Amino acid sequence: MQNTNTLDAIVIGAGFAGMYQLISLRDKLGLRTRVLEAGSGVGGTWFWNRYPGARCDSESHSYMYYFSKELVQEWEWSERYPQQPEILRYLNHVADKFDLRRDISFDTRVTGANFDEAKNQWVVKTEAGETLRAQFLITAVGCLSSANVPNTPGLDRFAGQWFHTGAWPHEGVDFKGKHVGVIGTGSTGIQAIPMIAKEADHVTVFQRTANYSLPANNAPLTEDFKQYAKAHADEIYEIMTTNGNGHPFHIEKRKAVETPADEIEQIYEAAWQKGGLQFRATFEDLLVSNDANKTAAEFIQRKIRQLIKDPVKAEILADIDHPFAAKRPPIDSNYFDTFNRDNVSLVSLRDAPMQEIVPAGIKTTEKVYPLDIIVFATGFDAMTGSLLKLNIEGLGGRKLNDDWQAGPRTYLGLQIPGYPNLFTITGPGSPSVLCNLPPAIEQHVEWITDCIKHMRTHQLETVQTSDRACDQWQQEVDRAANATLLPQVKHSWYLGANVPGKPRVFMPYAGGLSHYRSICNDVAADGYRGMRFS
Ligand code: NA7
Repeated sequence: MQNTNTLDAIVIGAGFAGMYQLISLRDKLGLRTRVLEAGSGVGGTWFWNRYPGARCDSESHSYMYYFSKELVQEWEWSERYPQQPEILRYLNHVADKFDLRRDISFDTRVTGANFDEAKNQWVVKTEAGETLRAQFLITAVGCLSSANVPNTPGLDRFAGQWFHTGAWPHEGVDFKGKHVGVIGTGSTGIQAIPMIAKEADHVTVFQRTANYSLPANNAPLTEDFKQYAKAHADEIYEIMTTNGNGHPFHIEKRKAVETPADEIEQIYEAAWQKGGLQFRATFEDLLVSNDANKTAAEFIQRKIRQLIKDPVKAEILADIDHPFAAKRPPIDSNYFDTFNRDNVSLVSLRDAPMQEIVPAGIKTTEKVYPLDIIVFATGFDAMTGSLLKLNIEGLGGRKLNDDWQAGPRTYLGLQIPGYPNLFTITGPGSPSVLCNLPPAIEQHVEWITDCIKHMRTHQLETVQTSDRACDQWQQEVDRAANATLLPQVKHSWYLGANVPGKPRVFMPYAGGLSHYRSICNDVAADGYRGMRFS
C-alpha cells in the first residue's frame, strides 16, 4: 500500500549540503522538512567513497561547516588533510548535535519527482513505492556521486572481483596476495594506488591520460595549529569566502610572466615543499595565461622525471598533454614514488588502448594482463549525473533529462526554468567543484533559505526563474570559463568529456566564489532579479 506524506520541503541527499539544508529549514524557519537519502547513514560522498587512501584535498580546518561557532570550536581534526573515516565521524557528530536523524529517511532512493501544478507541490516517489509531497524540493545530491564505470566489453565475464572507488564495500577489500589492476589516474586513483600497492602482490596501473600531482605533505596537526585555527576561525572564514576558490588562502597578486625565472623556481620549490593546492595560488595568471601555466607545468614535469627511477615509466607519467590545473589537480602521498616499487607496473592506454575485459583480466591491443581484482578509479558522471537520475518533471510534464539534452541550463546553478520551487545546491552553473565545497554549500543553503523565508513572509507560493535569466546566466558561465585555460582541456569532466555521449558544455562557474557570492547577494537584494513569484 502506498504511503502519502505532505511536508513543506523535501531535501534529497544527506551529505554536507542536505544536512545543513535540514538544519536551516527545520530549525531556522520551522518548516516540516524531510531528507531522503539512498545510503544507510549520513555523509554523501564520504559515506560511499571508502576506498583505501580516501582523503580530502582541502585542509581540514577549511573542510567543515562554519555556520555554528560552537561546532567550529568543539571539533578537533587530527591531520592536515582529513581521511574519509574522520570526515564521516565529523558529519555523524553534526547529525547527533543537531538531532538530524529523526528527519532523514535512510535507505531511501528517489526514483522520480514531478510538479503538481494544481496544488503547487512536488510529488516525490521512492524506490520503495512511497510518495511524498512538499511545496519545495531541494536537491543536495553532490557533484561527484554518480559513478562512471566505463562500458568496457567483457566486464560481465571477468572471473575476478571488480569495484568502483565511489561505491566501495563497507567491509573493505582484501588485496593480500592479489594481482590488482587500477584503471584511472585522477585524484582518486592517485590516492588509492600507493595504498593498494602496499598490500597487493602486484598492481598494474592503467593510465589513459598522464596527470599532474602535487605532494600533499600531509601530517598530524600540531597543538599550536589546532589552537590557531580555533582562535582565528573568523579570520579564516573571511579568507575562504572572499577569494575565488573557498580555500583558506589567497591567490598571490603577482604574475609568473612578469617574474624572473630563478625567482619562479624558488617560489615553486617552496610551494612544492609546503605541499597541497596552494601551489595553484602561487601566481594569479596560472589559469589565464598559457605562458604562465607552462612555467608551473614544466616545473612539475621535471619533478616527476626526477622522482621516477625507471625512465620508461617516468616518460609515461610526465607526458602530460594539458595545462596544469586545467583539470582538477590531485595532491598525493607518495604517488610517484610508488612507481619505484617492484610490485607496481604501468601501462599507457594511449600507446596500447584497452580492448576488452576477458575472464582472466584486461586485454589491451598489446597483451592480456592477468588480474584478480580490477579497481575502477574512473570518476563520475559529474555535476549532472545524479540530478538526471532523479527523473525530474516540471511544468506541463517537461522532463529535465530532455531539457538538458544539450547540456545543463540553470540560473546561478540554483534554479531551472520550468521547474518551480526546485533548488539545486551546487548545481551546474555555480562554482561548486572549482572550490573548496563546504563554503560553497553553506552559501547556497543560506541563499535558498533566505529565498524561502522571503516567500513565507510574503505568502508567496511559487518561485521560478525565466528562460531569459537562465540564458543570460549561461552566457556569463561561458564568458567566465573562456577567460581561463580550463575549457582548453577537451577530455575534462568539467566539460562532461569522460562520459560517452554527454554534451560537451563547461559546467561549473569559473568566475570565482567571492564574485559569485556578490552576484547572488545582489540578485536577492534586487527582489530576486530573474525569478518570478506567485
Ligand atoms: P577523475 O578525475 O574523473 O579521474 C578518472 C580517471 O579515470 C582519469 O584518469 C580518466 O582518464 C580515467 N578513465 C575514465 N574512464 C576511463 C576509461 N574508459 N578507460 C581508461 N581510463 C579511464 O575521477 P576521480 O575519481 O579521480 O576524481 C574525481 C573528483 O573527486 C576529483 O576531482 C576530486 O574533486 C574528488 P582521462 O583523464 O579521462 O583520460
